[in-house]
Amino acid sequence: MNTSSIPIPWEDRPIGSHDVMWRFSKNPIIGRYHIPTSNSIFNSAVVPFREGFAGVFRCDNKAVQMNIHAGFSDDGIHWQINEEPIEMVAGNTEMIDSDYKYDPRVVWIEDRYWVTWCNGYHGPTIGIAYTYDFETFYQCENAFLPFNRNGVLFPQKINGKYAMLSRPSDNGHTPFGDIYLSYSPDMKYWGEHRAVMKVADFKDSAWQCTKIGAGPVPIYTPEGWLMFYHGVINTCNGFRYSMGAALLDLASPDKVLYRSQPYLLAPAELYELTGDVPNVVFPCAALTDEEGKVAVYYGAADTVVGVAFGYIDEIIAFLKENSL
Ligand code: BMA
Repeated sequence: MNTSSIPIPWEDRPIGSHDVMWRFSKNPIIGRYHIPTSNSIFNSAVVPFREGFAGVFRCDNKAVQMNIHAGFSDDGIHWQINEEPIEMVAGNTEMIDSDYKYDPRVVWIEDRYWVTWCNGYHGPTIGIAYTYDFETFYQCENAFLPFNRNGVLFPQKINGKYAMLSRPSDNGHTPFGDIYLSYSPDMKYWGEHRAVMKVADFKDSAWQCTKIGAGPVPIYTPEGWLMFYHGVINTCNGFRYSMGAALLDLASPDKVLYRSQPYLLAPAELYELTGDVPNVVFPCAALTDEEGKVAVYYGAADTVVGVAFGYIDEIIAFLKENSL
């Protein structure tokens, strides 16, 4: 599980704030030039690892080639990110072409870490790799045909099978998109595709009326899987990405129990409002601890990485009170 026995990044809710989730006062924690070659570092994933944390980071270089890099941290805030991108070796198949890699997620399942990302294979689809040490990464079969993005694995098998959320898309800046669930017995062959969640009606919740996509690895709670996700509205200035959450049924996660009508976090700070792509909050990872605290890592304006905090029980109570 992603639950950490070492302290996760944390700051108490600011005095006077009534928000369910609040930002780290020292955001952004990773700037665009964090490594010498980077143009931007954003939509990235972190997990507990050994005595600290490890992560897979989306680093676009100054040629704006999109790739993923491994990184390490003692406290989850200060990161050493490898200057060289991850070089994959063949996993459960021969090496697969990859024109680009972006928007990674990382999860511990049973005996190893699994990485999913948007893999450029004749257009975007879901790449899968595993690693034991964040040094050697074994690239496996792509999960799906193009075009697909936002492939997110559950942290444990469900009814004996691996389970993955994804968001079928197009080859461009997709103007639509709903969340689906697929199962696999072996991380190679995927099927039993089920619809999970569609965009909301404009009149009900316009921030999520254009497209939605799963964010961090869903978090196990006794009441259901807590799934943070991004929702998009198409404005006269382009897409605006915000974060919401839903609670999915534990045994059948294609059943949505509650879903946030208001967003939990939307672009408001300068580093979310301005950057290479303005107005983007794009969550890709969450750390939790045994006290029910959660730290969500998100890309801001396709340029930097920020963290937001909350309490899982408060977020679930909020979902119940403000469900679509
Ligand atoms: C999506 C992906 C994300 C990006 C977002 C906003 O389609 O490309 O990587 O953060 O658009 O530009």
